[in-house]
Amino acid sequence: MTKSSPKKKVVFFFPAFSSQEATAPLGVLAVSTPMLNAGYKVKIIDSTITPQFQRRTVLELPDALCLAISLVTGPMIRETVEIGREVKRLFPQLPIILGGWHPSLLPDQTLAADFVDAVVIGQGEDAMLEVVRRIEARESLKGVPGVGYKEGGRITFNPRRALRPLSEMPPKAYHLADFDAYERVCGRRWAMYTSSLACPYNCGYCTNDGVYGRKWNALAPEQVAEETTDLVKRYNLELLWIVDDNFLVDRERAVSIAERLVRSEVKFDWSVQASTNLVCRLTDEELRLLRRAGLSQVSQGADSGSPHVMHLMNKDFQTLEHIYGSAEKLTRAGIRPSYNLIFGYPGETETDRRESVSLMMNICRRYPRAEFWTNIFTPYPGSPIMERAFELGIDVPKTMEGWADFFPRYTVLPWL
Ligand code: B12
Ligand code: SF4
Repeated sequence: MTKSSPKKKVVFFFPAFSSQEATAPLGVLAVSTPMLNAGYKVKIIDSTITPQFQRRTVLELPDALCLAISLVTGPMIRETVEIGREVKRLFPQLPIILGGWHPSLLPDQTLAADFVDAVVIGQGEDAMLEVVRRIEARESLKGVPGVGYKEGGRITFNPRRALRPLSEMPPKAYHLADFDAYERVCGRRWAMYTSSLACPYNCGYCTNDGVYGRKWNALAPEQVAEETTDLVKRYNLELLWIVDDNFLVDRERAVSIAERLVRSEVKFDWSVQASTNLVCRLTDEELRLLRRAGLSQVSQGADSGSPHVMHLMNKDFQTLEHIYGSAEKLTRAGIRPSYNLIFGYPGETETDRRESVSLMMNICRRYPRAEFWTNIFTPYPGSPIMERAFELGIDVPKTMEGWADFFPRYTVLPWL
């Protein structure tokens, strides 16, 4: 590399997540902005929309500073390992950096994989920019907060990076996304958006603490209304999925967002994730306002129909009345209630399981538009229940590759 032609390109690979819900990877768009602002070029190769993605990735690399991959635990690991190994074989000197949920929750094991040079733990915006600057300057990653790295075969972890509130983060680089290509794959033109981070609760199976902590923080209503309407107009979107852990923590903020969206007269559907107790806190009038603003669905973790299991899950903030109440209130307002149910949580009995089935049947009979997503419990590293799952004899993969099959439908639970 000569001084007159510096390498300023960063290539991101986003492995397929085996789902029809194709849209731009928001984590990658978030991490890209600071690099673009600092003058780096960013190329994203999303395997879901890129034919011959492996070849296309390799073709981008000769003039790149590094290859960065974003992944969650599960099948995304398969393509991560395939691409990672092939790239290491072809470009042994090119650093490969992994970030996102899996590397954040299992950093030691991820960094131990032969093709991985560095991992970023938690929020990636500031960390990745620093990593790229160091790579460009051919400097060590020593001392970069939130980063683990290999040097001369030795693994070192720098101290963690403090969480930054969402309001301090730059806007995400949506312009890098090819929404036409995503629409061709999934038949819908939609995007994800983040209006708040973290959740104040601490459900036993939830991993969110490991990346975002438990201090809820959010964007102001005016920013949310402005950015969402702008996105919808700019990319001609029909739906926004607001991927916040718990959108309704601040009731006044939610109402104010809705008022502003109604005033904006930009029409689009949007959906949120929220806990049933916080849905019930809203009045019928507030929910009707949210509906008028386009809110079409609220996804909620009902998780069990048994108060005993809810207690085991550390979900005492939710009662059965909240689950039935949220179905009633959302239906009255014209918003679809959607629920997750978990079967097979440690300590769940046959009777508890029947209570969950009854809950689902009762709600679906009374509220035909309600939907349920059922899951067999999967203990994820970083969740509070993981310790208990170990005591009960769960066998977890010992290598990064092993986690590719650790998907809800493959799990063997010794207590079932
Ligand atoms: C959207 C989403 C999906 C979508 C993805 C669509 C898409 N096109 O991306 C769909 C519906 C497909 C999905 C599916 C699943 N998901 Co999901 N999903 C989410 C959700 C709600 C939002 C993710 C997101 O984009 N956030 C916004 C961005 C900005 O934040 P971020 O991803 O955290 O990115 C930041 C950092 O992580 C980091 N970062 C991310 N990538 C990279 C890369 C580099 C190089 C660097 C340096 C940094 C970095 O920097 C970013 C900015 O700070 C999260 C929960 C959440 N609150 O985040 C769960 C979540 C990621 N999903 C999860 C799970 C378990 C699943 C499923 C297994 C669910 C299931 N039962 O089937 C499947 C698995 C999919 C698969 N096959 O692998 C878990 C992952 C846990 C884990 N250990 O990995 C999460 C955390 C939910 C949870 N708490 O349980 N999911
Ligand atoms: S309510 Fe949802 S996001 Fe909050 S701790 Fe429970 S599972 Fe996690």
